[in-house]
Amino acid sequence: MNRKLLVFVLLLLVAATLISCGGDKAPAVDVGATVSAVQKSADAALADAKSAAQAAQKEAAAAKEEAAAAVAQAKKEADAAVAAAKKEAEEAIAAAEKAAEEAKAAQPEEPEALLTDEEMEQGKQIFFNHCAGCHGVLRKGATGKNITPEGLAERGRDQDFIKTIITNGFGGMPAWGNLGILNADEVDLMSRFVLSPVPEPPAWLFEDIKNSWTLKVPVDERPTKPQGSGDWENYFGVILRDVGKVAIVDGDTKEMLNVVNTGFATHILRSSKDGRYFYVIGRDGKLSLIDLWMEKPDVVAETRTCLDARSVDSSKFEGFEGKYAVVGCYWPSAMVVVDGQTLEPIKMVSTQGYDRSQGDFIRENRVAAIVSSHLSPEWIVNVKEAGQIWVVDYSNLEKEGRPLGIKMLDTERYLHDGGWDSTKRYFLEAANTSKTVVVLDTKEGEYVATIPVGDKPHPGRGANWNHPEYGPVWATGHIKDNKIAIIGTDPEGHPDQAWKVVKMLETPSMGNLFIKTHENSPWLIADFTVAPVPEMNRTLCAWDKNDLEKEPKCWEVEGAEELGARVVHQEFNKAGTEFWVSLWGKIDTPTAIVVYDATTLEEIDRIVGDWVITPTGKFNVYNTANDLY
Ligand code: DHE
Repeated sequence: MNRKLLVFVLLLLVAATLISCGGDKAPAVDVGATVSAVQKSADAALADAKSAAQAAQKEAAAAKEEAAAAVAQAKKEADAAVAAAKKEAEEAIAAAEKAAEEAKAAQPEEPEALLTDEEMEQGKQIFFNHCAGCHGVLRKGATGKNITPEGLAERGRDQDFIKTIITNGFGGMPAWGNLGILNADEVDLMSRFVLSPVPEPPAWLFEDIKNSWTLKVPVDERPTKPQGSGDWENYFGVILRDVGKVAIVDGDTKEMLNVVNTGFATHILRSSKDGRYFYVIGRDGKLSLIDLWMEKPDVVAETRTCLDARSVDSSKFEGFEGKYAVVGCYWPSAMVVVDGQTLEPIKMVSTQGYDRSQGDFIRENRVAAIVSSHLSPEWIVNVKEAGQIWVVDYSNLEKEGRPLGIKMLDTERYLHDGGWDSTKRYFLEAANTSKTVVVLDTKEGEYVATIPVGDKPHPGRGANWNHPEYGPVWATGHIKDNKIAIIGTDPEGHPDQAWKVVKMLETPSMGNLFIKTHENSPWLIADFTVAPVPEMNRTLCAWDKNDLEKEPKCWEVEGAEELGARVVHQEFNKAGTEFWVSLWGKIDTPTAIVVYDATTLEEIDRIVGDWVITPTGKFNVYNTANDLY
């Protein structure tokens, strides 16, 4: 309250007191004294209030000062905290940058390319020609080992080791360097190629197959009966591998009737059921149809079914003879069905899938051998990496939607090649890396047995005969064992021997590729084309089929050494009186097909000519059409 107001209030109080004290009975009052007292007390109160106000003012000033100090302190502290945090952040950023730089410095340099672009293209071609068949286009291994950079590193294989193996061969792998197939520069290039990342293989679609199809001679322009003068059923189709051709040779006169162009590194041929046509498959997937009824047998149709293939067969069941053909592709992994008379593509079925339906997904899941049943409208298609045998029913292909029935049987991995037993009811297929032979009953469409044999069985189509003690048997040789396994195939007549190795023959070497016999020959004949010892590459051995205890007769084929050739693939003529073998030499040197008497084993003829370049497989029309082996 202000001072004037206070004095005024006090005066009012005094006056009020005076008025209230007036009356008859009130004592007399000293007003002056009272006023003075009031004045005094008012002054005192005023002084008190003043001093209280001053104290309060002082207190407020002190509080203000204190607050200002506190604010200043807080600001100081906050500034310090911000500065510290900023410093810390800057340090962290610097440390992170340093760590990133160090990490970058510690990282291995982007691996220097081991090949120029040109060398890479050359490497791809050499790999396709010589290596992909066993190791796979993705190099994950099958008959051969995994040779991806990772697979090689895991096994500690450096470049020097790889060069040694490519030069000298190992196990079933040919000595590419020593055989003169790859020179030292190419060996070096391939050692760098396999240490480089695997290139992505190209695609091939149904559209590409359609575009590649060429019908050279329409069906109605072909002869209606055989035009040649000889016995066309005794013609031989001889593969001239490295020039991509097939020679048609008259089996009676040994005259070469024509040499026709077929696929790259032509691999096998198969006959139509009536024998009139040869279906020829090249490693590049090119399928050629040769008409043997023409005066000069020639190609009447061709189509490129895929980019890498090994097998082909036609439809052989009654009513479907020669109606369809099917090709087994390595890449893209598929089977391709075509018209049997024109090769017009009909259906492409991928075989990519799962390891025996349960394991890893397999992108490179190649089709190995295919055989055509005589007892049902079915093909037996062997899917290598997945270890599956597909029984494929082609009888409904003409219906809406082109239905193709596929029954999948899970068997052994790395199915490769095989053939029929003598009744053509049972099919025996070698799963080479699993060291087994799988048996299928095609009458019932059922799995029968898995028979352990030697290392890397390689039967070709195998050999059938009737043994005096074991009854009907089928045999396979081996690439990595010096053994021939003889298996009983007669569950009804000889149940104790059926689906067992009844006899394991010792051979003088490993490296056998093909064994063959004929009912009119007493001999079982084996080559040793991929033997590690060069003398054995040129050697044939023959066992007496009826007395397996006898030592085999073995001999080096004359002239093979001089020609730098390996001996490969035996084939009997229609009558079974002679068998032919190829001298597989170099691309610039004509060699020969040597003809032996099927009883005496004497050389009786030699088919020569400029055209005999790198002969490999030979297929007699009658024996191939009827699956006689
Ligand atoms: Fe063949 C059959 C795959 C190397 C000559 N060969 C087969 C079959 C397959 C196969 C899947 C069964 C076909 C059928 O019955 O439907 N062959 C392979 C390969 O993957 C492999 C190991 C490596 C490659 O790169 O191709 C291979 N084959 C060879 C050769 O080096 C041979 C000796 C000569 C060539 O062609 O290069 C060769 N293979 C043959 C022959 C047959 C055969 C002659 C058929 C034998 C028969 O009597 O039916």
